[in-house]
Amino acid sequence: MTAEQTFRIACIPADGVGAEVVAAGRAVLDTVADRSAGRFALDWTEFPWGSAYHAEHGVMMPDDGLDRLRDFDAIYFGAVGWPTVPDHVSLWGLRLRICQGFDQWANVRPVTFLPGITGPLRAADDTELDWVVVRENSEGEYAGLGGRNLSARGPGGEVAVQSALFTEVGCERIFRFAFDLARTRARRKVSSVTKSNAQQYGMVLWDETFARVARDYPDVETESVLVDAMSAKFVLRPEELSVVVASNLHADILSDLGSALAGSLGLAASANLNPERRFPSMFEPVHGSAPDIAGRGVCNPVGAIGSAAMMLGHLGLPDEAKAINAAVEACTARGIRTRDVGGTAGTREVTEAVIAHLPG
Ligand code: GGG
Repeated sequence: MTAEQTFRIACIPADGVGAEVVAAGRAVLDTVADRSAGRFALDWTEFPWGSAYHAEHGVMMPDDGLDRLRDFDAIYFGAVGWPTVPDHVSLWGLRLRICQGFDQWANVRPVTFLPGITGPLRAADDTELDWVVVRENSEGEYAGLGGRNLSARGPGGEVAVQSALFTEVGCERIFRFAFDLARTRARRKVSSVTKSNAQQYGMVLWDETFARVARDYPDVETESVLVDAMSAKFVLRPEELSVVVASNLHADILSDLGSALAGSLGLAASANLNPERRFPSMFEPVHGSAPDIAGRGVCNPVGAIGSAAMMLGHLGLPDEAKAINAAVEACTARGIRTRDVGGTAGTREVTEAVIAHLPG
């Protein structure tokens, strides 16, 4: 049967558990496509980039890697990082190269509280929680600005500088994204994370731009919270949160905290979006490559499967995305869970159970 639309997907499993969780997500996506009665098909191309590629070629991806990805409809990514390559080399050589090269400036990281999974917050409080962390994904502390001076102060006196870059354009676009997202949600609220008491240039520009953009969204509740206070708020007053917008580094830390509070880092999905659609967007679980459990068939595929659902939503298939999320919820509610969330199932068992719960 010829499909009404065929999406070309670039797949980069990369390192560690990346291969296992990407295989899980692909199995789910292929099943949804097979059962779509010709509505859509997926045409996959896999790229063997990552730390093993680095061992052979001295780089995480080839020089023309971005050109080879440019014409795909989306990128499905696993995880980056392996003990044989320094972490800053692997991160900058692959994940950040793609995010920044394709101006994927909005990193959307929903914190999903799934039925049957009692993380620290659920154990303490039965309130329905539903957050989205919006990470500024193109600048901030990840601008890559700085340097090291080995001889500045003689032996043992090396100096290193790491600067953060905040632009008004970069701040404004991520705030508008967060406000527009808040308008689609039951609770219309945006919490901006700052540290402007200590960082008197970039974070003050961040705050001022937030206040200016907020004036265009009078129907959306706002607050500006210092990152240290926000960490406490995640734990102590989680019901007050809806959309949390933060700089590259702050959001990276807070989204890990959020998913740990929801039960496990393995549950968290994410989308690195180029909202203008000039370049492909990239979908990946929030977690890293987890070398300690890689290759053992025990890692949690839920974050990768949720990222696959986000990819379908981005490709204009929201019903199919919802069906995947509903199948995941049905599994966790029935106790089919990996060990990081208190279960005994392996990666494959959870994946097969999700597939079994998809509409026929
Ligand atoms: N799938 C996400 C991933 O591989 N993350 C690896 C990592 O170290 N990320 C740090 C960051 O992006 O800030």
